[in-house]
Amino acid sequence: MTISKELFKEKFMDMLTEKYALSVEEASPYDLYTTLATLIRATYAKDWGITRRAYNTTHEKQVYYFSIEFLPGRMMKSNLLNMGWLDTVEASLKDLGIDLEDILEIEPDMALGNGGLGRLASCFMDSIASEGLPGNGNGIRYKYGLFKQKFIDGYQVELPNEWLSRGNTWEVRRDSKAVTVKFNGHAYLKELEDGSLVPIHENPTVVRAIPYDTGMVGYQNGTVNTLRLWDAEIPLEEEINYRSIQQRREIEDLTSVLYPDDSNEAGRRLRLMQEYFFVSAGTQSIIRHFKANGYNLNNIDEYVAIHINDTHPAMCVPEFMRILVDEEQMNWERAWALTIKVMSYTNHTILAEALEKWPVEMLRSVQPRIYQIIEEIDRRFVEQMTGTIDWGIIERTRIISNGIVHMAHLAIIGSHSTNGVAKLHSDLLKNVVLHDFYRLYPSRFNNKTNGIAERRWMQLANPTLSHLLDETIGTSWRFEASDLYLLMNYKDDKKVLHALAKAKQVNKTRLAKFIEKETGVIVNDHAIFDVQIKRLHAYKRQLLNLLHIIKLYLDLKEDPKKKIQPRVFIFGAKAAPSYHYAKAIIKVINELANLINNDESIKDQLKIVFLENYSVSLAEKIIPAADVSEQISLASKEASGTSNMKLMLNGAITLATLDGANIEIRDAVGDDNIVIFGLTEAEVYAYYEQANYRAFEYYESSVELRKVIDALIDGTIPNSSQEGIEIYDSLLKYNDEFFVLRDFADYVAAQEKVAHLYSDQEKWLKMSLINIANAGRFSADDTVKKYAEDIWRIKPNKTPQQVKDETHD
Ligand code: Z57
Repeated sequence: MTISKELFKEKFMDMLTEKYALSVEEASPYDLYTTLATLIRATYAKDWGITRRAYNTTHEKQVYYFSIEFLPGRMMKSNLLNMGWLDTVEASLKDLGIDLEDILEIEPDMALGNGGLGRLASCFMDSIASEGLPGNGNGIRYKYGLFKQKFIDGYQVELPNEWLSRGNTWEVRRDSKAVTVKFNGHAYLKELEDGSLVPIHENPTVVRAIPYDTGMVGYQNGTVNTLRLWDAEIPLEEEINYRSIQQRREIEDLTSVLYPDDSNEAGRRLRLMQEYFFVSAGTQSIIRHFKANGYNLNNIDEYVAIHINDTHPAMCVPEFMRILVDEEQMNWERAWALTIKVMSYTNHTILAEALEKWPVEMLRSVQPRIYQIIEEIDRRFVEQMTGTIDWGIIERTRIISNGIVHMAHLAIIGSHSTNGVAKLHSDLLKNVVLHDFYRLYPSRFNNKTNGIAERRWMQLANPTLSHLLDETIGTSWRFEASDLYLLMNYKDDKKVLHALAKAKQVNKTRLAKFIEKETGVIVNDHAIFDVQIKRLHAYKRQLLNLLHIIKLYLDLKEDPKKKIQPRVFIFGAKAAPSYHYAKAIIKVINELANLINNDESIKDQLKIVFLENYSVSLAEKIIPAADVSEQISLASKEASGTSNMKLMLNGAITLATLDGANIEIRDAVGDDNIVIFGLTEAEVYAYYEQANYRAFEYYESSVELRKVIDALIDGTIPNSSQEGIEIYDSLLKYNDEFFVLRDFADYVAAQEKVAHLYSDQEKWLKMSLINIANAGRFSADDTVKKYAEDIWRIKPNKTPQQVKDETHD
């Protein structure tokens, strides 16, 4: 799909006329954006159709990735890159007096996710298409994306994110593919004259699910897969049954907002309805499609894999059973065997509060037939296990107990594969969190360490470094991320190291300008850019970072002549709107920033920048400019982390605990090229077992630490006394759940090591280079290949030769 400049300009100007009857000079940036988007979509549309038809005719097995969140961010630049159009379009627009960057900024982020989980799903969509794998996404088309964050007086304020208000060029509404989903009502088994039982679902609320499809363009390989997101409407023929505003409102609400909690379940009925809505719509459409194409449902497992991304889509298991048993009259045993072969499940957290549990009464009332099927799955599970194993294990692993439905249990029992997202996390699942299940089904457990779409996080986000890589190691890394390793040949090459420094400086200066524009704060662009970007959560310990900054500040105030390695601490983080404690931390960071940034005596040595509204597009601006990557969660709590991989790829040095994928980053770069500190997961568990952590002892025994903690409540930081007290109490009164005080001294020492390393630029640059060179192993391309081989059992649809033939004719 290459194009010449001349042809592109002609098509672009034709499209501008066709859409708006405007010339380039007359058009607004928004007009230019929609024109270009329309042209892009029209161009890949042909491959989109070819891809779909190819899947249908070759009868290759396809995967359906069910996720309640997708977080693609902006799509224009990624589509241009993947089509092979980016450079030509940039140059052509320049000829026309248009800066592509200005147009790209018009696009609202598609933010139908909270954080790591949703972004992972979107990295996987990119990689599945780029590997030519037959794969589809299935989710919800939320009318409002994740809230827009503003700071007012240092407090987080949430504003609605109306991402669809000016339309969405990428999506295609497919009315003809609508299905109906049933909620509420009453379910029972009716006995027929011959004694057989048929399930009846009486008085259901019927909702029409309409799919909106978006093309997922593969990287220069002619593959365009589909992300299918569902919207809810009142079915025409049911209008009569929706008499009250309230009833209509309930349907509207179904796809209205994304729940803004990350790793924490609210237990709300509407959320459960959202889960069943996209699960049922997606599962029905899959089965309908395969039936329509003449497949035999008796070996549907040879054609379909369904992936359950965290437990939110776990009702895929009973829904698949419902369709096979109730609608297709298949016998239970046959249907159950197929279900297990089709389903696979990824666990993304071990935090207890994030493991989904629904009250029996709620689930029964939302979907009574699904509840009956879950009951039957549970009954058979207990029956099958009884006598083969300890009763205790059965009690702990069954799906329904004490009036609660355990969704992770349903996902594990109803699938052939359960995986964690980093080595440590998968080991903890096997040995601790899901140990009982591991004893029942050892062969179902496996690890798939997360990965990132390196195209977006290097080629799109960091063109400066990308060009340096091209000049140094050639361009093969753009197709094969492991080729980044070629850079290792230059780890002692002064010229390359110097060029690396220059590239980083360009990115830092650019970010410094952006920071000034957004916040008014002028930062020293030669200072260390120390970055922590992720959801705000106690376990991620933004508080530890904050305490260290307070320490630096107190040191400078005590000894104004003291010289430190200048730093800019950069934060990006949203707190769940109901997460009071996380919001208190945001407030204190903002107030400390105010204090420090306006203190004449501190000058250029220290600055704090908390950028508003952290998002995929903001991450693309921050990550290329980062020197230090803060990955400081309490060991065992961060399942994997993925910003750690993105920052490493862009040459930042990781400052980390031995948690999640940090451990694999250390293994990749070696101890000399990462800064590790803090408790290990084994030490954390030892504290739990012995119940002997005493936060107060650290406060008592360290003058240093005491001064820092006291600064939270003694008026040092203005306008935040209430929040200061809350944080102080969390540490000393409530015994510091995430061992912040225990790790403080070690963290300070690690930060001193970072400053020291940075002062030797040559050494630092070499470390940076080694990080970039070894980041290839975290490519999501490889991760999805492993899912494809080990779990989904799907193959690329086209051979590389076929792709070549198609793209060069
Ligand atoms: C979420 O973003 C993650 C886990 C969850 O259970 C939910 Br709910 C949301 C994150 C983990 O916290 C990260 O450690 C991990 O890298 C990411 O999922 C992708 O696996």
